[in-house]
Amino acid sequence: MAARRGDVTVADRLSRAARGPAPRPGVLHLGVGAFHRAHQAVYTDLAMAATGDPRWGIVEVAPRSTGVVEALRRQDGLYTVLTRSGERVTAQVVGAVSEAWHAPSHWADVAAKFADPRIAVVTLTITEKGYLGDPVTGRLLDDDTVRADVAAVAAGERPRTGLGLLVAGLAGRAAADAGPVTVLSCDNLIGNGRRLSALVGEFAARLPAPLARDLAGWIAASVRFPSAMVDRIVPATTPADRADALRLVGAADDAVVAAEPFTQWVIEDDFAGDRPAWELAGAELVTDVGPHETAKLRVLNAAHSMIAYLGALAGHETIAAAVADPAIRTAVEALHRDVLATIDAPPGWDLPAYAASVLERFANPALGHRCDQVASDGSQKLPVRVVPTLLATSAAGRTSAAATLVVAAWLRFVVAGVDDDGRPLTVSDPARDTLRAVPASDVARLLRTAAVVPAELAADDAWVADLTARLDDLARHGARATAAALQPS
Ligand code: CS2
Repeated sequence: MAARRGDVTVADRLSRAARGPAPRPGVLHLGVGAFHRAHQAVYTDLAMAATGDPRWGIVEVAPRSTGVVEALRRQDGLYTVLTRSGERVTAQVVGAVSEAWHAPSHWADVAAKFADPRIAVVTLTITEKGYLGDPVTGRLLDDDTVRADVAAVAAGERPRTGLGLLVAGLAGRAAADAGPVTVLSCDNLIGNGRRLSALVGEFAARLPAPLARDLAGWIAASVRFPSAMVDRIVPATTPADRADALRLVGAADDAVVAAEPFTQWVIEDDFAGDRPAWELAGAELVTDVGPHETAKLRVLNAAHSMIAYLGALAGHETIAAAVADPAIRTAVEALHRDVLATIDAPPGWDLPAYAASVLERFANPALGHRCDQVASDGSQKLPVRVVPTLLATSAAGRTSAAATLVVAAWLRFVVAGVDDDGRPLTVSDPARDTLRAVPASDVARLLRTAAVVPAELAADDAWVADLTARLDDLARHGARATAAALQPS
């Protein structure tokens, strides 16, 4: 990998010549996004440093995008993580990446990595929609994308999706008899390991019979799918981040990421073989990660989504600005009351303190986390973040006006696509176009179209009436007034 970028020579700190050799490949990661680079890669780097065990270099595989892969190749796999808090910014160079590949251009190389016995762990950050599951039922979709990928894997050709690449890679590993492997989901899904295992199983079952049978048998014997709760706020990289990396590291870094100081990783201790000593870098290995996932998704991510939709509608650009708005904070506190009444604390956690700490983290002004970034893909996110609170409160014979407001604000954001002053919003959601084809006043049909809530809830007339009333409030009075009017349930 060359250490030159245009006519700028990458400084020693981003060159292996000065830092010693890259670690040996031991982990393969699918989805080279900013979150992964500021989270799992940092834990892996620290774990290797703590043990002096260089076997856990990460083979980065990008299912689609090329930019970061090219940057990592130019920079010998090295890049900077900036940690931002208030006025303070610090830089750390991460050396855990041993290789980086763009799957569409180098599928044969990527397939060979899956079949390399040195790879003991495959990690994934492919975002909620990358799992190709129905957001409500979790079942594998049956659409053109899935059918094309099943056909590609059956024919021994290159699949296009993250899930397809994983199944093809596992099939290649089984054929090469390359040994057991752990597949570790690092996305914000409920029971992410179990869900991924089920989706891989459904995908494999759609392959032609002998391959399907052999693969299912090998997976049952050789692959584990632990669940994990991951947490660190990592906004999209900005030009200011690149300027800070240049200033602090002395190198032009096209793979830099900026993150908050807080970081957390709770992993179900269920591995098929060896793994990096992530616990030495602060990760917790536990028997059951369910309560941690539930708390994080319903307290942190649900509030994040609420702030993002109400904030964007109210004209706030960032999460920090939106959470500083007293009207929006009232709504988030109401949501937290409903959530805390319906979940169990993970062992050793103080849930009210956790909820308060999450709001403090959101208020970090240095992050510049954009509302429209967190607002993206709500049709995939709400079913795991917000809908469980609607169902839990209704099972307890109550309703959650706050959780209902999040669904209303999401619908308003996606369907109207303008803020309360009529300014256009950046709306990125796989359901956007189908939702916009439905008359905005037909709430029941909007719900059937996006299927973010289970059919029973969509058929609950009282709840649909509440949702419709909140949508009317948002349209007539705006997000701030509607949020401020939210009474604790
Ligand atoms: C955010 C998450 O973009 C989003 O939807 O809610 O990415 C959030 O920042 C992380 O889950 C924090 O760990």
